[in-house]
Amino acid sequence: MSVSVVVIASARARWSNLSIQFEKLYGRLPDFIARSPGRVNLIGEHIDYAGFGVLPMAIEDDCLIAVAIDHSSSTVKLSNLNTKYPPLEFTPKTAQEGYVSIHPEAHIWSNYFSAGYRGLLEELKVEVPKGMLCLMSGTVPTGAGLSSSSAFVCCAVNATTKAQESFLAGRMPSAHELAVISIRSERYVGTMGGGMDQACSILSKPKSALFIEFHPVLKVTPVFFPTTLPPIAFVIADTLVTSDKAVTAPVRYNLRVVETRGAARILAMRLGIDIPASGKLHLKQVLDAHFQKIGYQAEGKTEAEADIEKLAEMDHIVERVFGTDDIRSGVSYAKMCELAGLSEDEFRRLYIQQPIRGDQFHLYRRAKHVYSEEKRVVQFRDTCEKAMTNKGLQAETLFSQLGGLMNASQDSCHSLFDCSCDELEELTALARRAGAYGSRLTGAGWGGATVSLVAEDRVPEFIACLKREFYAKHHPNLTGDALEHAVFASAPSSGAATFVGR
Ligand code: NG1
Ligand code: MG
Repeated sequence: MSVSVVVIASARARWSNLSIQFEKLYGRLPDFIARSPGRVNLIGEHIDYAGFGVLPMAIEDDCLIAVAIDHSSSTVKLSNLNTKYPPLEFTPKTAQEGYVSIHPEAHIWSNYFSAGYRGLLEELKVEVPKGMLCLMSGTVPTGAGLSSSSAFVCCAVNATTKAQESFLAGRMPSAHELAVISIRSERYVGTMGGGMDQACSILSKPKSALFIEFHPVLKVTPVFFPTTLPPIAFVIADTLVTSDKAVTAPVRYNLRVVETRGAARILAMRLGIDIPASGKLHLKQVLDAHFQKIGYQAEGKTEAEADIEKLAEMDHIVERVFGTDDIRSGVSYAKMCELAGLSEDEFRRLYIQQPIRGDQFHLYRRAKHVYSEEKRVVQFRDTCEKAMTNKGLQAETLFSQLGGLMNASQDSCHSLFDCSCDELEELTALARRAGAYGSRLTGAGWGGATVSLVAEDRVPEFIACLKREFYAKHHPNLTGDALEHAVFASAPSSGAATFVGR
């Protein structure tokens, strides 16, 4: 089994068109083009910010930024090939002033560039940045859960690094460092994000998905699919319900981050785990501290077996602590603070760095989702790794196991994490009827795309069925390229890179 390779024939034409348009705009050719891909998350949703491992795959859709270095000034000019996005021009302020102002509440496209630019310069303490003439071209659909935002931030970090190369002489950051810088940078845009998207965009290797761990440090391991079995395909289908995370964060994404942080603190208190003075503690640290405290012994179990056992035990603990009548169906902010042993102001200071709005805080259902979702990630990875050496394995068995985990993930996102929506429910159910072994939302949810596991030889009829039963029904005017871009199979792409030469 290999993952299907679908060559985007227009890629080469797009690169040369970008150079041609660049020359028209700035009267010279670019010095280099930086590229960062979007990603599809195969499994592990809303658990990166709780410290747990996730399993995404970089896709072919990407962000390109063509850059010419301006040695005569520090001014940055940025345009987008898509002229609906207005150009940006600024002369950077001093390092102490943060180089460039970012107004997350303004929700402008260029914030993502500014975030990457600023994050990189701050991290590497660049004194007088070189000027940059930039032209961006993006093919990752926005608001689709395919991480157009991180592709852009990572590409800005990558482009800025390359443009400031002469200043950085001898201390060019590694890809790993660039991933860490990109994770921090994107927070300037106003979301309290995990790190999956930036790590995947920068560190992915060809022909593989990427298992990403965050705690205690960022660590990535490629995950392969056996080439000895019939090929598998991951088909992405967009509901076309856009969910702009930056806009909805206070009532959705950032609210979930706060719920999981509150749950972690309260669980730690009940389990007698020391809470650091900073208060910073996520659900993965609670798990680690608990099993260290009770002296857990893995006794001849594999790492995956031990992890699964621990995660199942955490599920019982969540039942015990949060499954009581007064907490199970949600608590007020005041009640959550009381359970956390903090005043409302103290809780806010420790755990809420961005505005949120919510009446009910669902400690029980969010913690249940996080621990069970991580269990599925461990099982998914373990199943893929065992399949690499299991000669007698039938494709049907493997596909059903992986698909079953994806379906269970979707159920949990829907019923415990409340990050699905009617269109995602309809499209994932349809995908299963159309022959997918598994189908789930991908990315933050509340709209955006689904990912379905399909045997490669069935992809054309699968896509035809989705077009007929979903797109023709809900989006009858969607045709041609726009339709091809809404539903497609994507091969794993490699991570970010910078290409020099014309
Ligand atoms: P998208 O789908 O790109 O909005 C977000 C976060 C991830 C992760 C997923 C949910 C950012 C940049 N991305 O992705 O870190 O938490 O949601 O699994 O914040
Ligand atoms: Mg995003």
